[in-house]
Order: sequence, then C-alpha cells, then structure tokens
Amino acid sequence: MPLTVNRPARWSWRTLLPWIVGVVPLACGLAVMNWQIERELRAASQATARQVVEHVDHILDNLANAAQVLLPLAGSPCVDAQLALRSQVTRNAFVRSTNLFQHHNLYCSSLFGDFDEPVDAHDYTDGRLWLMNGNSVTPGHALLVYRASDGDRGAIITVDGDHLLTALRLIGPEEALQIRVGNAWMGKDGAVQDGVPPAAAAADVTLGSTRYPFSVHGGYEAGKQGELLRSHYPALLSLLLVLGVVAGGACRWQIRRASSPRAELRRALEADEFLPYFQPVVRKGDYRWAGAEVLMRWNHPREGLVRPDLFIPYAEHSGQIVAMTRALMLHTAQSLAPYTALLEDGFHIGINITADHCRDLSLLDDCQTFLQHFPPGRVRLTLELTERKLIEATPVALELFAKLHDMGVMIALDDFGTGQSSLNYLRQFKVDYLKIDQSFVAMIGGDALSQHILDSIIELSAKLGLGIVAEGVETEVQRDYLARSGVDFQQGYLFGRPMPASDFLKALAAQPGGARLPQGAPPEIMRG
Ligand code: G
Ligand code: G
Ligand code: MN
Repeated sequence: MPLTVNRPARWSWRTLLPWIVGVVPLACGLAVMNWQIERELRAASQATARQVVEHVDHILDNLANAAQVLLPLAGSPCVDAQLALRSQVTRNAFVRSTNLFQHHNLYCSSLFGDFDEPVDAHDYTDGRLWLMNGNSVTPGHALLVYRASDGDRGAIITVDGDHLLTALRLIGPEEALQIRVGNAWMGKDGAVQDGVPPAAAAADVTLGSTRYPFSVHGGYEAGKQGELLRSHYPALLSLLLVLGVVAGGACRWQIRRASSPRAELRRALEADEFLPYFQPVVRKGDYRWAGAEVLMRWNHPREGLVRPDLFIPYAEHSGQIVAMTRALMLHTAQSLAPYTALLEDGFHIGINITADHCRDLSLLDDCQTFLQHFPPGRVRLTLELTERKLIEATPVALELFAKLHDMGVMIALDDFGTGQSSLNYLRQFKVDYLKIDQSFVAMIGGDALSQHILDSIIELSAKLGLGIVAEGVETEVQRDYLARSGVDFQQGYLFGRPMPASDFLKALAAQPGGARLPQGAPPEIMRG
C-alpha cells in the first residue's frame, strides 16, 4: 500500500529492532557469564596466592628457627660453631647452608668452615631477606637468603630457589605466579630479575606475607576467560544463541504482522479513522441540493487525510471493505440524524458498494440500520455499484437486489460507460440510476464523436426509464448543456467538493430557502 512506502526512516528502524531484540539477551547472557567467570578466576588466583604465601612463610619459619638456634654462636670462633652449623643443615629439609657473620664479614660457613666475605645489611629487604640470582657456589641459580642479627653479629641461612620454584609450579600450575622480595622477583622459569613483575592479563592479584618481607603475584594470561567460557558453558551459550535467534525472529514476525496493510486497516477501523465526506448532488432547474454522495476518507494519525483510491483497492482485495462500509454507513447516519430537519424529503444519500457486498445478505441489515436513523421517507438510500470488481448475478446477489428494492433502496450504476459490463449489469439487475462518468462530461464542447457518445448514454437512460446523474461537472457550459439534454441530477466541483459532515450541514443550512439549523445544535456541527 503506498501509505507506508516513502518512509525510509521507519524501514531502517524496523529492520534494526529485531537485531537489537535478538542480540540483547545474548549480550546480557554473555556479560553475566563473563562476570561470573571473572569472579571465579579472581577467587582462584587469590586462593593460589594465599597458598604460595603460606608455603613460603612455612619455609622461612624453618630458616628463622635455624637462625634463632645459631644466633647465640655468632662471634664465637668458627671451629666451635661449625658442628652446630652443619647440624642445622642436616636437620632441616629446607636449609641449604648456614653462616655466621660479625662486623660486616661472613667469617664461618657450613660448607667451607672459615670464610671471608663482606656482608651488607642493605642487600636485604628489611635487613632480613634477599632473593639472589646465585652465589659463588651455584652462580645463576636462585637463592633466598635469611638474615638474623643481634647488634653487628648474626646468622645467615639460605634456601635453594628450587623449593620456591616447586611451590609456584605445583600450587598454581595454570597461573602466572611470581614471588617478589624487594626489587627482585622470580617467576616460574626460576630466573631472578630486577624490577616489578609484569601484571597478569586476567584476575591480577598481589598478596604480601604478614610475617616476612615478600609478596606473591598471581593471575591468568589473556584468553583464559574465553577459554573457560567455551569449556564451562557450551550448553548455556547455545541456549543463549537459540534464545537470541528466537527472540529476534519473533520480533521481526510481530513487526511485519503489525505493519501489514491488512493489520493497518484493521487498526484504523477499530480506531474509527474512516470518515464520511459528502459531495452534493443537485437537481436540474433550481440546482438545490437534492442529495449527496458519501465518499470515504481515511483520517490517518500520521499521514493526515488519505484519498480512497490509495486504500480502497486494497480494502476490496482483502475483503475488509465490507466492514469499513458498514462503519462508514453508521458514521454517516449518526452525523446526519440529528439534523434531519435540514434534509428535504427523499434526500438522496449515495453509498459506494463493491462486489464483496453482494456475496451475502448482510447488506440488507446495514441498510435497515441506516434507514432506522431517519424518519420514514426522509432519505432515499442509493447504492452505487462500480465495475472495478465484477458483480456476478448469483442467486444470492439477485435475491439481495430484489430485497433491497422491496426496502426502497435504489441502485445506481457508477462510472457508467467506463467498464466492460455496464450493459450486462443493466440487463441483470434492476437499476434505478445511471451515473455518467466524468470523462464523458469532460467531452462536452469537444469533438462531435465524443458528444455523440454522451448524447447516446443520455438517450439510452431515457429509453430504459432510468434516472440519470452526471458526474464531474466543473463548468457552467457543462451544466447548461446537461440541463438542456434532460439530465435530472448533477454532481461536481461546480456545485461543491467533497466536504466533511460539519461543512456539508452548514452549507445545507445556508442554502437560500433552506431549513434553519435546529435551536441549540450541538457544537460538533461546527467541528465536523
Ligand atoms: O472522492 P474521490 O477521490 O473520493 O473517490 C475516489 C474513488 O474512491 C471513487 O472511485 C469512489 O467511487 C471510491 N470511493 C470513495 N468512497 C468509497 C466507499 O465508501 N466505498 C467504495 N467501495 N468506494 C469508495
Ligand atoms: O464514486 P466515483 O468514482 O464517482 O467518485 C467520484 C470521484 O470523482 C471522487 O474522487 C470525487 O472526488 C471526484 N470528483 C467529484 N466531482 C468532481 C469534479 O467536478 N471534477 C473532478 N475532476 N473530479 C470530481
Ligand atoms: Mn460513486
């Protein structure tokens, strides 16, 4: 239907919405799952870091115990202390070597006995702990050194970096883990490096020991989240995907259904958007208004007034025209009924009907209802048949027309002369009026042949004893010619354009010699 074609903005919105509806649950689901996984990862990496800290604390406890035992010996000659030093190495699984120092000099070692090497407290974090990248015995091999002092004397205990490495590798096999002491750190490769350990891509966590000056850094590498998402939630992911597709599809279907011409017409009918417009039909001679043709207009909320040729063909095609005409007749009756005083007796009201109306007898009820709004004889209902859709002379149609006649409803053949079946209609149905199509009226004053056609139609109607209405009268030349030819009724812009009920009633009331508006007429006559 042309009504919705030239609205590109709505098209893009309509195509976009199903995608949004489909993607939103998917995105929300993914976000929730991602959040869940992030929480799990963070909890896991925190637990791992805590375990590593506890394990290293435990190792350092061993070293501290050994240092505590040896501290009173610091300052004694090496020969006296040597056995005690070695005994700590043997007894304690984590202790690799024990040493004593005095006056910044390491003078006794469990491995060499007498020794001579400077000791600088500044090498140790808090004066207690040093992560070394090897010593003279095992260069390039990580070593953690614990220092306990009493004045300028003290004990130095070392533990092999392999113990730390084993802890890192066993406790967090899937994590990036580092242990940091002061400005040195060691990762899972066992190499000691200076500086700050690199932050992990996911669930980065740092946990310091409360008892010794070291910290543990943990986390996961990039991609761990995606990997978990795929491995832990495949069922949920596919469910989300299906849900998204179903939601998007349902939305698309709903939008399409809601915006179909059929649905749009149904909506308009329920919203009472189809209005009757009235075009006057005048009588030969005094040209007073003897009747009106009711023409449907669609008062569309966004498009404004829509002409019937844009939607009537679709309404006929979809079969909705019957319900729309019923509503239009009711609307017409309700608009005119309060003002019957303005109408002269036998005022013609023309309603356009189509082939769909002739399939059953429901039109009888519609006409009955219409006529019941007026005093008997006040209006003459005329049904105008067009040839757009062929009306078949079925038994039902014939019965319908017979009963309409019995009710006093008249039949007019609309657009006479333009269709192929006009003459057939004349034979099959008992027609009361011919409405000469405006294309013939436009020929008046034209070439001789056209003039002959018009004259023949008028002659035919006279011979058949039919009333005749000329449509599309726009000039006085046409009016006068038709009057001279004996045409009973005329309709056209010369006398009045199709107009809303309020304008029509006002104009009717203002006619010279016309009836006055009833006292206290409700204001809707002014609004329409
Ligand atoms: O006024 P105009 O542009 O209004 O009318 C355009 C066409 O629409 C005409 O051919 C007229 O017969 C048709 N039309 C107007 N109103 C109705 C109606 O209520 N029912 C049917 N079936 N056709 C109508
Ligand atoms: O129902 P029908 O097909 O006869 O509908 C009449 C159509 O002709 C309507 O669209 C109406 O607006 C239009 N019409 C009525 N009077 C004139 C007129 O004087 N000139 C022209 N051009 N159109 C008219
Ligand atoms: Mn008509």
